[in-house]
This record gives sequence, C-alpha cells and structure tokens, in this order.
Amino acid sequence: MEKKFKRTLVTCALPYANGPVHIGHLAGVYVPADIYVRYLRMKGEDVLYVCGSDEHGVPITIQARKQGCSPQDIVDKYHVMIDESFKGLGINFDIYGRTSSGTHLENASAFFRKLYDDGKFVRRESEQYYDPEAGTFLADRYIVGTCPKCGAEGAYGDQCEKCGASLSPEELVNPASRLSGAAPVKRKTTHWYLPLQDYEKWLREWILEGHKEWRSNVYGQVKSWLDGGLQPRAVTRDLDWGVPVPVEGAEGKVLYVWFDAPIGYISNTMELLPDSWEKWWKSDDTRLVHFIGKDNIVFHCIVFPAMLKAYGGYVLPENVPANEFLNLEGEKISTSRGWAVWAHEYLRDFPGKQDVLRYVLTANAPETKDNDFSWKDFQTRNNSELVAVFGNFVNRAVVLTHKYFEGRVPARGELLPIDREALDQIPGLKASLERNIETFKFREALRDAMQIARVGNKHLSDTEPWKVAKDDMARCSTILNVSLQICADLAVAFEPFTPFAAARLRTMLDSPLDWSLLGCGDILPAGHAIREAELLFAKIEDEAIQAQIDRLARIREKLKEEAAAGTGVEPGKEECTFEEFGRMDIRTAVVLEAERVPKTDKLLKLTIDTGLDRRTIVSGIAEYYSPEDMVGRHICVLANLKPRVIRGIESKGMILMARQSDGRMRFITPENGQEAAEPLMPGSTIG
Ligand code: B3M
Ligand code: ZN
Repeated sequence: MEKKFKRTLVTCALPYANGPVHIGHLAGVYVPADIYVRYLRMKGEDVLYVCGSDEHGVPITIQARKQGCSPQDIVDKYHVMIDESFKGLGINFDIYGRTSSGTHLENASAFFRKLYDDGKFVRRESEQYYDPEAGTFLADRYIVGTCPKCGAEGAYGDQCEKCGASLSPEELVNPASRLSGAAPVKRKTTHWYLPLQDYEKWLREWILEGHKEWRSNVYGQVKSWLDGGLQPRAVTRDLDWGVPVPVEGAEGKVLYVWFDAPIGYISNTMELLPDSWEKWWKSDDTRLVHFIGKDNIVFHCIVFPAMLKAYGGYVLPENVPANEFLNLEGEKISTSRGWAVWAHEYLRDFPGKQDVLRYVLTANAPETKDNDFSWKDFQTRNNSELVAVFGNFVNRAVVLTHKYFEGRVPARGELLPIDREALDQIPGLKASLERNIETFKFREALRDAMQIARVGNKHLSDTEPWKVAKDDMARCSTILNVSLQICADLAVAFEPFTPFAAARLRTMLDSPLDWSLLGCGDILPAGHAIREAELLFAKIEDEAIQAQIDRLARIREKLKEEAAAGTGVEPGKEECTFEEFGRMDIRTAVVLEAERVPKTDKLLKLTIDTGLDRRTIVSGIAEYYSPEDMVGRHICVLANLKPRVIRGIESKGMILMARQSDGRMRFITPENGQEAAEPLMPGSTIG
C-alpha cells in the first residue's frame, strides 16, 4: 500500500559554482525535477523545492587559479549566473542557496561536530603529498608529472587527461606541485573517516529490500557498491577552501566537499524556513526525493543516508530518480573542453523559447540510458510537434471561434460519435500522465500530454468546422465547443512541461489551472469570452540552427587544433624491429566477470578468457564503465605484459584502448566482435 505523505521535499543536485549550467545538467536533473514539482503543486500538494550552489571542492580552487582570482570570486560569479539561468527557464526553486553562506558554514560544522562527539568517525593518520615551498598539503589534482602509461607531460595526480588513465600521485614520474613547482614530499596527516562498512547491513535492508521500485540504474549501482564492500570514506581534506573542521588541532583542514554539500540541502531549508525546517527534514510525513545525475548516486544513496542515519532523526529519500547522461551531437558534453550548449547562451540565442528546450530535453531525456541532443532534432520537434500539432490546433480553434462566434465559447448541441470518441480519450491520457509523472517517467508523461493535442487536432481536422459553417452553424458550434474544451485541457496538462506556453494559453482562454478539471470535458461554459489568438510556438528556421551547428564546428576545430598541436596526438615513437613487435602477444579476449576494486572509484577487476587461460586484469576504467557494462564485452589485450600487483591484486596483461585526438578513450574491439553472428573467438592473435 502506497504510503500517504503530508508533504514532499524535492532537492536537486547542487551545481558546482565553477562554471555555467548546460543542457546536460538540465536534462539530467533540473527539468525533470521541475516537471515533478509543478505537477504536485497543481494537484494541491505541499511541496518544498530546494537547490543551491555547491561552492567548495578542488575544481573551484583550480578555476580560481586559472582565472587569477579567489575561490570566492569564482563562486560569486557563477552562483549568480546559474541562479539566473534556472529562473530564465522557469525552474523556480523555493530557495537557491549556496554552501559558502554563513548558515551552511555553521550548520555543516555543527553536523560534523555532533558525529565527532558521538564517536561516529574513525581518526586515521596517513601520508599525503605536501608542498614544502607553498607549505600546504596537495590534493591529487594539484600534483603534475609524466604519465607512466603514455609518457605525456602534465598528467595530474588523479588522472592523465591525455590517455585517460586513472593514476595516483605515487605513479607519476617526476611529480611536481602545481603551486610552487617543488617536488612534493610525503607528510603525515590526520583525517577523519566515516566507517561506511558499519552501515552496509542497514543500507541493504533499507534499499535492496525496501526500495526495489527504484530505477534499475540506481538500484543496480547501489547493489554493485554494496557487493563490492563499503570502505571508510574520508570526510576531511587538507585544503584552505571549504568548511573548516571544527576540532582542536585541525587547522588547515576542511570538510570533504561531498560531506559538506549534501548538508547544503538542509542548510538551504534552514535559511528559508528558520522556524519550520524540521517539519520537512525530521518528520516521517515528508516524502524526500533527490533529483541527481548518475555520477552522484553513491553520494545520495549511500554516503549521505549513512550520515543522516549516524546523526539520527532525519528522513531518508523515498526515491532518487537519477538520470543517465545526455550527449551533444554524439559527443560527451564537457565543460572543460567547452563542448556544451550553455543555458545562459541558449536563453540569449533563443529568446522566448524556454519551453522548446524544456520540451526537447524531456522528449529526449536520458532516463534509462544515455541519450543525445542534436540541433536538427531540436528544430524538428519544435516545428513538427509544438508548432504543427499543439500550436496549430489551438490557433485554429481560437481563430474560428472569433470568426464565427465573436470570441465566445459556442453552445454545445448533440455530440456525435466522433466528438464523444475524442473527449472520451482524455481521462485515460490524464490517468496515464499521472502514473508516469508519479513514477518519474517524464518522457512517457510528455507523450501522454502531446497525445491530448493530437486528439484535439485530429478531431478538428476530421470535422472541418470551416466547411460545416456554410450550412450547419449549430454543428459548427458543437465542434468548436469540443475543441475549446480540449484546448483548456492542454493549458493544464502542459503546465509541468512548457509552463510559459501553458500560462499564455490559460490567459488566451481565461481558463483555470485546475488538475481536477482536466478531462472533465466542459471546463469552459458556453458564452465564456476568450481572447484573440496568439501563436504559442513559432517555427525555428534553418539559419538559427545552422548558426548553432557552426558554433559547435568551430569548437570541434579548436579541439582538433589543440590535439594536433601536440596536446593530443601522441608523437611518433622510435622504430622497432619486426622481431620486437613479434614478441607482443596481443590477442582477443572476452570479459567473463567484472567488479569494482574496493577503496578506489577508478579500478575494475576483470576476469577474462584469453583463449589461453582465464585470468585477472585490473583496469582504470571504473569512472567510464560499470561492471555491468563490461561483462560479455570482447576486447583486445596485451597478454604477455609482465604481471603487476595493483591494490593487492595480480593483474596479468593490459586492455588495449585507443585515445582519440580529442582525448576520448575507446576500446579497440575485435571487428564486429560485439555484433557479429560469430564474434571473433577469444584467443585470436593480432599481428
Ligand atoms: N556538486 C554536482 C556534480 O557532481 C555536485 C552535486 C552536489 S549535490 C549535494 O556535478
Ligand atoms: Zn597518459
């Protein structure tokens, strides 16, 4: 039996304030959340809608160094830009706060201190890299050196951007601090850890037993993390930008950004409702829903719930509908490479077309798998769906009502089967729309709403009131009465998806925003005055699309030039003899099993069949591929590479991957090994 809640608290992932938001963020998190909130509110539910900027963390300090300013300058700039972008798209949170606020600094600090006083942390001494000249500890990203894998200069302590390899600072050749250039030295330091493994049993019961209804991508990732065995997670860092650790002797340490940021949801609520925030966060009558992208699942389903459990008294998420990723013109969206459509630039280039972007990002939402945004599809959906169906239907119904009935809803005579058939479809579409939104299937919900427009459009086209008017005005009157009821339905059904157009339609019809009336078939009484027609949507011309495509072409060109300028394409290596090459035992293999390597987010342990034997290979691909992605995959491996022990696991061989000139990594897959009727047998040698 579905539990009844008195209120719903909706949080959206706090965007890092180190850059603008782009369509990937919007499609992944913010548009679906906004649809959900608008729908619940339309049904009269009590909803609180919380978001804000995530203003700590290493990426912001790096951006500040890049731009030669302070981290506060960076977050001040982007906090405003992001807030304005959301408002511009009709995404109106009840509060869009920020984690550099005084409220948050105080609240996050107090939250940590309570767990500390309650003995929920484990204190550990470890060795970290320290810059002796700058006198500060170094996060992995602050250490650069030569990549041990591909020999490229400028590899970071956590990753080589050239070959994509996941690294640790120890592996870098000639490591140097990005702050002073000095060689980093190891120094003992103390940090506090949340022993996540202590919450494993409870997390299994709460999620794997209690929330089997969660989306499969979320449920599967949580199960994979739990099956991999949870490890203690550091909750403090040696950094000077963040929430200071409120413990004596912890000078120079701050809360780890992923400990601090989720507490930001609570802080923002406190800021908005200083006297009643606890009603939202500490009452079982609250349904808590976190809207996030898939890269944030572990933090919202494992780490933050464990923190709340440790603290005690907080509600836990009823659902975490994480979306997958949206690509742009077939390429992964990348802030650092500038491969994106920025929200603020879209609003500048397509004024008045906020609904179109909301509509297209919902129609293509990456709800169960990664999906793609293309400008051609954007234009097609606008012109052939919003303009040609929704807009055209409404415009004809309103124009004809002014033409024949002086702008007043005409009387309804006897309904013919064709009228009844149209009206009778709406309640079913409404019920489907409700079900789909309430189970976070927004693409399908949008299809239901669009189907209402198709029903209205078809009814009008089939009954041809402009012809009937010549000799049967009473029939014409009934037809347009039916059409206008369906227009009033659309003004309600599209409120969550295209709120600007829905509001304009309600103004045109002078009709109510009342969910309960949707599908009743007579929202507008005969004689009710409606305003003059105005177009809800306008065609988007090829020139506007071409300008966007050209803009991306220029970015792609720039990336290629950067790559060709030696920052991407590997310089040729010295010659080798045929005999030397002949010693490489490169062969095809197939992945039999895959699992995460404990204590790291970057490594997968694979069991593969090389045709020679079954063996284990450890590979730094966990950030790009989940264990589920790997099982059954045909790969190529260097089978006679000297075995290495990585994180205590003997790894025999190396998976061959190609790094494209634009930095992306791809598997070298046996030809059609994935699709061919008879894939290449494992063990086929390459030479
Ligand atoms: N700042 C956004 C991200 O990982 C991250 C979300 C925090 S939600 C508490 O892109
Ligand atoms: Zn490399």
